[in-house]
Amino acid sequence: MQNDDCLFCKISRGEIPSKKIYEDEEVFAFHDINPAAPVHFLIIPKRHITSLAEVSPEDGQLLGKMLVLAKKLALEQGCGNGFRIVINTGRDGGQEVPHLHIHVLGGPQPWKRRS
Ligand code: D5M
Repeated sequence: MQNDDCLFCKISRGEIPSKKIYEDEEVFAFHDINPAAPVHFLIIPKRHITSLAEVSPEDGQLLGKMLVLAKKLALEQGCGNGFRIVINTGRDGGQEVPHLHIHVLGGPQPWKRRS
């Protein structure tokens, strides 16, 4: 099920433009509009799930698929030296868009590199 009023549902339906990286029947990945790293993209389920707090055991396969996809896309996007996964969850978790999404952040960050 999708939610007519949800920003990320609209993005996954192509009703709001995005810089798409990947799409299949279950998931959609696109660049974050406000990147916090040289590479910053989001992976969302097409089905409306409000947050990680709303997932059920039946969603385990979908969540696993999203994580495996995160690794694949991170490498394709140039995160071979590592990347960070963030899932903000709920108000106190800093979640602003109420549709489950995985942030993938990485790319060259020479200002952080240690010798
Ligand atoms: O993160 C929500 C993220 O969603 C935040 O990093 C900005 C991003 N965002 C918001 N609107 C858009 C559009 N239209 N395209 C791409 N990215 C977007 P949260 O974890 O909820 O704080």
